[in-house]
Amino acid sequence: MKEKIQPGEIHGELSARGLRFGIAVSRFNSFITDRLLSAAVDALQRSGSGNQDVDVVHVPGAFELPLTTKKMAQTGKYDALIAIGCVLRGETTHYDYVCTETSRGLQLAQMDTGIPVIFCVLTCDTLEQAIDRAGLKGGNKGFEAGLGAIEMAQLSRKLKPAAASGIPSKKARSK
Ligand code: INI
Repeated sequence: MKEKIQPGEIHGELSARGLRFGIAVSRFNSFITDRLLSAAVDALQRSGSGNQDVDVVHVPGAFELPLTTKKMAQTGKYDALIAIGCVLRGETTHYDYVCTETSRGLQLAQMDTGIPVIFCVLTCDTLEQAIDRAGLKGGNKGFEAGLGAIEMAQLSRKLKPAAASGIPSKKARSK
């Protein structure tokens, strides 16, 4: 019987050294977003980031995160971005509009620019659910976002386009 092939695997190492990160964080529900932010920064610092490697931009609410992350990506300064927000369901449909446009806009920001944007926007029915995910029962989604940003930044470096033509060079194919 033929032996199974061993496909080449590409991983993003969890080392932040030599990488630059941008974080956009919403002030709305800052009781939660402050906690997500410090956990994200903690993850980056524990993985090797220093003061000069991380910028934080504050925005009014989650709805402002897509444009801000897109502008940050367009500066060319960052290997990966993290968008931090917390949307809590209220009595009207406002929640649905903010959630839909924020997630759609953040996906567009990373697809338009090619810079990874980690989605760290909690969308919860209650404050208790948000608290659980910002350092209590559900861990801290900010820390997970920090690790996600490092992995995607590393992967993006490895998956850089070879040439403007889009056709991989012989060298790239033989790697
Ligand atoms: N923004 C949030 O980040 N979270 C919310 O829960 C929220 N609610 O519920 O209204 C919220 N609204 C503000 C919105 O993000 C914009 O900042 C605002 O509409 C101005 O564009």
